[in-house]
Amino acid sequence: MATANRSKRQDPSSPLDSETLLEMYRQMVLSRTLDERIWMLNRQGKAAIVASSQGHEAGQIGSVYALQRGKDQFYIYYRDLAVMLTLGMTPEEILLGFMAKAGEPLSGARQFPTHGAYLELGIVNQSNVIATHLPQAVGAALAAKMKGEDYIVIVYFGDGATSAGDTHEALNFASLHKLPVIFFCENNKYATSVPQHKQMAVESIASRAEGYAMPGISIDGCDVVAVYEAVSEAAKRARSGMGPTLIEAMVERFLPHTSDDDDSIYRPKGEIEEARKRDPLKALNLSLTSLGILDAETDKQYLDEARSIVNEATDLAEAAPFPDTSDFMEHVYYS
Ligand SMILES: Cc1ncc(C[n+]2csc(CCOP(=O)(O)OP(=O)(O)O)c2C)c(N)n1
Ligand SMILES: [Mg+2]
Repeated sequence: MATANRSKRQDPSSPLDSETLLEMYRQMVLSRTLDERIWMLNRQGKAAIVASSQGHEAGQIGSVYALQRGKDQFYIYYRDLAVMLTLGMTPEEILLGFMAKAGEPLSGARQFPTHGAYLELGIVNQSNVIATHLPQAVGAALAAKMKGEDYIVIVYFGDGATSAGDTHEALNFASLHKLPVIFFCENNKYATSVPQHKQMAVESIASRAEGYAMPGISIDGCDVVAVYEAVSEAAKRARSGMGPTLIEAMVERFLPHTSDDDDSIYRPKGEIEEARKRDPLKALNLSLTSLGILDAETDKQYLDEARSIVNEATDLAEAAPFPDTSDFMEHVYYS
């Protein structure tokens, strides 16, 4: 593992030191490598379904770095691979889920991949039903306020989720009661095959915050530092009792909605090539290289390291047994 050279040049305008920026980059390399592997495993028939996080990583990593790991609560959704990794889930644990193998910590591999809870890491149970976790996140923020506990809550969701009624209820209630919650929308401009302009009449999701009397901000979700700054500010507000913030992080979706989708049917030709110009991994690479924080040798070291971690995790997950049918009914409610 490479350690950052503290003497390297630092961007004076960045709130993050060069060591932290390198750490974020390294995390992004690992997340991208793992995501690519999961997609490959799907194509080999070994992972049933994947919703790729490629193009969303800066939003996910920048937001986690702005919060207190081990204390704050994270209500994630199915596209949040980089959040899970940054919070401390290992590639092996994640692959056990995608390959539905025993030992998977979120749900014992009984659920849709990435679904379940990992309370030690602050990951709270998510549902595949869009937006249902927003009122739950607000409930957790209400509990923090009522019990006088000092954690705050962040809830991640897509642009499509903002069209669901649950989102309205969550934003309204959170603002009315000044709850310590951050609404973090990963706007990739598509809800499956439906582009944003066919989902809603407003151009900016952040503009909706006005209707709830809370701050709303639209940021470049491919810029890890911009995300870090916006979430840090929202966290400060939440921790000081000033209430929620709605952050719209403009991200890109490089791959189809899921591995079951064919985006060539509905995405205009050339759109993905255009989107790839905003690749958050390349953007961070370029900015750290131009600042003299990252050199080619360290970059290669990170990529080699990520490949070897992911290879080892793949071998372990492939070798793991499927869950035993005898405990099929455990942790299931029935009457
Ligand atoms: C209540 C509900 N309606 C529809 C679906 C089917 N569905 C699954 S993902 C999805 C699109 C969500 O898009 P968005 O919120 O923008 O997230 P993204 O996948 O783009 O990250 C839909 C409609 C669902 N899971 N739940
Ligand atoms: Mg979307």
